[in-house]
Amino acid sequence: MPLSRAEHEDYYLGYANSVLWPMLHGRVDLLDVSSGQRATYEAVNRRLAKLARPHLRDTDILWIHDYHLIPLAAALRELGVTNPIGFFLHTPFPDAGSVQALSHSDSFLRWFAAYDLVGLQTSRDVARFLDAFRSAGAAQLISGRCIRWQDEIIRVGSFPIGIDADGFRDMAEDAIRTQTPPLSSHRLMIGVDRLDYTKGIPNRLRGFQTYLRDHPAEEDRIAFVQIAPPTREDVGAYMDVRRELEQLSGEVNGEFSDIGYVPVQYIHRAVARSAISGLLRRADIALITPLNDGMNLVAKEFVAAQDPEDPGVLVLSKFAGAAEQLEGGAVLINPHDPASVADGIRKAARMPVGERRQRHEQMYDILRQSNGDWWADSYLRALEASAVIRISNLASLGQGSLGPMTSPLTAFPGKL
Ligand code: ADQ
Repeated sequence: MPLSRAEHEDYYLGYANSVLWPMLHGRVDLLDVSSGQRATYEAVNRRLAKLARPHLRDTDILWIHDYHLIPLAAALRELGVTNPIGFFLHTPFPDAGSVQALSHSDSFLRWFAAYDLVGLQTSRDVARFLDAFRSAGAAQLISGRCIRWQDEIIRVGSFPIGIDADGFRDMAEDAIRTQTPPLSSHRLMIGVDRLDYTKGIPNRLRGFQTYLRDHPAEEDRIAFVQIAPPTREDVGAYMDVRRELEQLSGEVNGEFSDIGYVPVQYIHRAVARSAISGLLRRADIALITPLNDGMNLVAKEFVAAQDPEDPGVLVLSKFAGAAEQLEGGAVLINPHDPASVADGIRKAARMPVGERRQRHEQMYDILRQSNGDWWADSYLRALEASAVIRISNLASLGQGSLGPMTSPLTAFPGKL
């Protein structure tokens, strides 16, 4: 569905990426709630619903993803769609205060009520989701995953997104066979992100700077490669973070470079996935410091890419969703505190191989158990169960039809 130029500005750059994205990440200081772009956001979702409607069969299950499309289920329900509709939010769910910062916070919450099941990344997100409804008033908690709010029943669950760990490991092994190894003799630390202000890239550079100041000895030197291609460059906050990052990496290199040693290599362009997998495999440390992140798949990809006999160490922000699953194996840090980041780097750089192996094994097991297939299957099963409850409620009220709902998953074509 093509967007007009005005829709691109008001829907995509505007409401989705200058209102919802910062709000969902708790950056209410960046919100522009007065802009009136919400009308376009809803209109685009309605248009998409109209386009999709004629293609829907009775047996279809709809699984809608992410913050660009939150009102899509409500728009489909307006057109009479009774199919099971699920939603998965890839970002964090914010605290109640951030939701209240939207001038239409009740409408925002009501968009979720049209879904049979709202999927979030972590149990912390589920707790915040329920809290947002409680704070909006007139809410009754039915269970830890279900709330009645303004006569709507809303079901929610945490479904941490997974990766194909074995597939990624194979790609990384292939990549190091074909890639030229880096010339640097120093330990390699890596960061891979979209250049986004939520990813805490300046914070990690400040932490690395603190580490270098505290550890001037030559044997403690680490070469840090940060890959951060631009995204959403037409949004002002993204230009600001780019400038800050360029200035900081220049500052760190100015302070600590030596003959044969450049502390920070900052790559501001896209790098192919297989090349990234090889770099992750070669890295001794991954430094992943988001200020707030739904999951952070790079953290999981780094773990998957490692050689189990000599694995690197994951230094991870406690504000990444991945920290909930990986806390036993990763070195968790507070990205707001450069001393905490520096301490995490030091710990990772000095960790003995036995501890590295044990931590890696623990994390790899978790990745395999909760891989991408598990994520899709467990979500869809929970969606089916929620939809059955809604349809039987409708049927007992004399509305809707049980016809299409007999067993939606039997019509579902295997794994996603
Ligand atoms: P993103 O914010 O894009 O995703 P992330 O999970 O880190 O963040 O990355 C998604 C994918 O993009 C990964 O496969 C990663 O390898 C790739 N990627 C990231 N940076 C890259 C780069 N510089 N070059 C090439 N590839 C890169 C959103 C949420 C996250 C959530 C995901 C999935 O913000 O919190 O983990 O969705 O739910």
